[in-house]
Amino acid sequence: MSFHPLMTADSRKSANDARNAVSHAASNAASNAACKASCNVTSPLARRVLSSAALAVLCVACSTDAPAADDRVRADSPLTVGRRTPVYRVDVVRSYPHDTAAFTQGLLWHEGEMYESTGEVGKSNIRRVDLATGEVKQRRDLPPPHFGEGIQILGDKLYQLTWQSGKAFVYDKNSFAPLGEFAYEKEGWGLTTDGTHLIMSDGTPRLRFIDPETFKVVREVMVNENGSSVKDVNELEMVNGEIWANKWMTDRIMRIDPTTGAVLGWIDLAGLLPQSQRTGNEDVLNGIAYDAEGDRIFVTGKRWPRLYQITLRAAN
Ligand SMILES: [Ca+2]
Repeated sequence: MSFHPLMTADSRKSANDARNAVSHAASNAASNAACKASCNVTSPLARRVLSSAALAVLCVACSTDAPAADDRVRADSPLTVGRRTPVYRVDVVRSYPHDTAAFTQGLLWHEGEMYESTGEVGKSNIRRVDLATGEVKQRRDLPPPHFGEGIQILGDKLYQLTWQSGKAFVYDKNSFAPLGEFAYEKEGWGLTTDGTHLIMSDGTPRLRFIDPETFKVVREVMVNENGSSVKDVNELEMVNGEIWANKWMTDRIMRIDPTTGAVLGWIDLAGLLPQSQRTGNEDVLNGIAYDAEGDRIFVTGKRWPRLYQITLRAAN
């Protein structure tokens, strides 16, 4: 997502304003007990056996029950975060070079390679990137008037949303040769998949699940925190059965239950890219990719000089 030159953030947010939220799913006492036990695993050996991501998932599930005071978001937070939603901080495993000319709109890992989409009219493209060097190995430009947004690979196709053109473009995932396009209502922001459907955000709390063959909307969920809608849902990534979404213009990622839309937790990435390395020119967090095979989580931002592999600390 980006600023429109004729719209302030506030006016655009109003234009995108929310639909009503769905109710928060009730927690399951039995699973809470099980995950609490997992979250309390403290021995190094046990933690090696249970991957950090697996622990994090387990801990999110139980930490909604009774988070420690340190995990509660301050009442003066600019985010509409409920008191009982856990907040996770991260550790950086490694960082890699990232193209500071890339106005990142989408990021994904697929079969050992990083893919990225960039925005801005006249500068939008899709690209295959060498993780280690940041070098662009393959690229296809999206001509004006389109403003590129999120991307996702499903099957042999790569799908690219546009911000306000009301259409998505479909490419061969290997050659980037165009295969077609489809239309949708409203704006396009982030894109991911559950392996069957494309899942799309549009800046409102709504997530649309789309049939990749017919392009029909199969279902929708409203992202909500304790029943209150959460808007500015931006870049998406499916991580171990959860939808992770960057909240636009913040350094936070929300962890969403794809069935109910409930926000299960927040990941606080404040300070990941130091202020001294920020330009202040819309260089906000934007870009989440998950390597399921290697259990690696990558994040970056628009025009950031670095791309980070991170792990979550358990909320305690
Ligand atoms: Ca992504």
